[in-house]
Amino acid sequence: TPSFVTLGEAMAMFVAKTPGQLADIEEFHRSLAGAEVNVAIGMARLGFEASYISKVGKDSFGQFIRQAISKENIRTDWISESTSHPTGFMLKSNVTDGSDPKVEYFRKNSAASTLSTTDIDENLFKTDTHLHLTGISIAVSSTMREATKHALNLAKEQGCSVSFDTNLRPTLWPDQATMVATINEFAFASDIVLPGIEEGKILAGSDQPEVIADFYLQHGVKTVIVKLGSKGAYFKTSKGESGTVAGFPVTKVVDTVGAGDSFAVGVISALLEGKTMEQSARRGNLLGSLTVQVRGDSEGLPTRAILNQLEKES
Ligand code: CKP
Ligand code: MG
Repeated sequence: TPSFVTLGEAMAMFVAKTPGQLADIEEFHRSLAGAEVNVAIGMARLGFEASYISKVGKDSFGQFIRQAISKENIRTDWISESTSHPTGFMLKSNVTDGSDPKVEYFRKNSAASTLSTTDIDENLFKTDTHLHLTGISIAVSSTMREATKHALNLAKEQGCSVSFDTNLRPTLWPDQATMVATINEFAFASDIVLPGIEEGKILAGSDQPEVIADFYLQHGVKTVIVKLGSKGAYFKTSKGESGTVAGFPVTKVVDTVGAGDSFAVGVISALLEGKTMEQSARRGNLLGSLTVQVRGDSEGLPTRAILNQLEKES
């Protein structure tokens, strides 16, 4: 089976135990966050050899992240430690109406923000490897952006496939124009691009999934899948395949954060297994629907046995 590599910032995440303004919350549940690590967790649970390139501080959050990752059978060899910068963390509100929770970051000058090109081991990029990147790592700091670029170049030189989740985080960028230009530059250099419909509006200037897809296809991307939330996903490829796959019914949306990452796990794992576009988009939707039903970002991601069971039933 192909191996999987990703790069990003993992954080400790404190999820409010009760609804209300974050300023008023006294009790939080500690869990793990970080879009790329969420995807690595999902891939590892499905049996892919997953490697995660990151940096943590010499502190308890750093220790927690390392432990959480090794528990998931993700290789921690490429997680370095900063002795001068702390591990980042974030807060997430508790919503009861299915709306997007509020998040607040404490990650400026974090240990991960000091990750740089020298932290990228070129031996990680072998032919049978898939690299997954997101718009978050390239927003965190200029050194992390350069490291991401380096990983992307190495992957392309070695003929690895590359996926890119646009993941817009406006609060991490100096301004919208820089965000759009930088994210699109990385997206254009990737094989598979996974924007949400709202992100597509900002990045491609249209609310039509097909126009968003064409925008990336015209710039050399091979596969675009636009996430439509509860409505499922629209895909289009450079070979001319296209279609819309309906979302999975969800009884109660608990917390939408992490759904995009779970969608990425579904799509990437299925494509690496040689499934069709339609099957891959379906698996993306299935995994996204599991994640919106739990409060954590990665707790809903299935093991291979559970996925097999769910795919048989659906
Ligand atoms: O787009 P998603 O809701 O799937 O992404 C969620 C993750 O990395 C979450 O874990 C959070 O820590 C973050 O995105 C972020 O940095 O915002
Ligand atoms: Mg996302």
